[in-house]
Amino acid sequence: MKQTWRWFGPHDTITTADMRQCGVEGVVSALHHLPPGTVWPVADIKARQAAIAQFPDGSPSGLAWDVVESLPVSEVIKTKGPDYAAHIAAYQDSLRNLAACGLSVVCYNFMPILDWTRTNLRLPMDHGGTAMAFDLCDFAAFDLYILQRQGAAEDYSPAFAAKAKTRFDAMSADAVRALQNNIVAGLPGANDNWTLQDVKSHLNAYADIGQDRLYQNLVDFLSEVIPVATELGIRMCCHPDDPPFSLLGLPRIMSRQADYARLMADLDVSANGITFCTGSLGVDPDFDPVAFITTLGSRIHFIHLRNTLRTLPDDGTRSSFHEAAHLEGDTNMVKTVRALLSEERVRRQGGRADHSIPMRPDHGQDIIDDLSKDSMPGYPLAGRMRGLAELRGIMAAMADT
Ligand code: DNO
Repeated sequence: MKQTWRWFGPHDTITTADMRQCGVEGVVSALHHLPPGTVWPVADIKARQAAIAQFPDGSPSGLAWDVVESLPVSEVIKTKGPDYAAHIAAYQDSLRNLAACGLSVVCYNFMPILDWTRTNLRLPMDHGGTAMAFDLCDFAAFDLYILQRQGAAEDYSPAFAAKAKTRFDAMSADAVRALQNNIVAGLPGANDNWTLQDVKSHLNAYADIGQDRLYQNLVDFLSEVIPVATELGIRMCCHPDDPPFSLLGLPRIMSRQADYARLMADLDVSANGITFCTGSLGVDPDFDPVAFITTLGSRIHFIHLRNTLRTLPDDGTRSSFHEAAHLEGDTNMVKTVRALLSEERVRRQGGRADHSIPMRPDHGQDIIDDLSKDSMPGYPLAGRMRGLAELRGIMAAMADT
């Protein structure tokens, strides 16, 4: 696997020199300053490539931009709203421009309104560091008593709603504000930064969109985009829902292996591929990483190695969780890496040019210097470096056996 690192661009507090010192071999980035639905101009893409290719002092970094994460799919496309055709055309043009600059792996997701969702960005861990967490009771408190979403009561049992009310009543005004911001304001890499009001009005657009319709919208989007990607030699890869269950009454369609199996079969070409994120998929107790890789591995174009630990409370279908250290959560990372290396071996034997799959150590706990650096939620230097080092150790040991 090619060991990559997510970099948010020149404003990221982590530098290309830091990345090299962590042993990073390639970079994952996106043009976050361009709103979803607009074309990514060649000049902006080249500027990002140039920034990646140099150290802060201007000397060559030896790094290149390997993976686009993400080329965002606008809400207009997800809901088939007005301007749909213009947004599709912009997406296709962005792909053309990316290909013209030599980029060939493009990640995206099809999560309605909210990208990845956490309720606490700094949950204390017993080692003294912190981790991001999703607490279902806090989320219910937000949904029922802060957002006051219409129909929210149907989403929770009366007993769970009562527990959420007690939780909400005990929150200070600061705690309410923090919870609201964590959920709606957008975590690093999310497409959009919403206000509470924005979320409310966007929810209306989904009033008639259930699971089937959202899936059809995804297929329609890909029917426009995958032929262009195929022609350009671009491998698209869909990121799973994070967390892998419905929130705010919204449909979720890419949460488990069966969802990917269906999508891969419905558009059975290699440009229609997978971002294999063990952190997102791993919140589902039925997730079996080895079965996933054995079945669908040939379509995995990008890998996020990350671990989560399911915690309480849960409501029978949805659980709380926090980000665990990379080798310590519910997903067996040794078995996962072994299966991925075996997929790579099959590709090498079959002469596939894409036999080295880009992976990144996704998220990290805040540890050591991260704690005093106010680092970006989920994307600290030391926590991710620890994760990469541990994963690299597994890869090195297995490559030798
Ligand atoms: C969170 C990330 C997400 C991801 C997008 C992919 O850390 O995994 O922001 O980049 O959902 O499109």
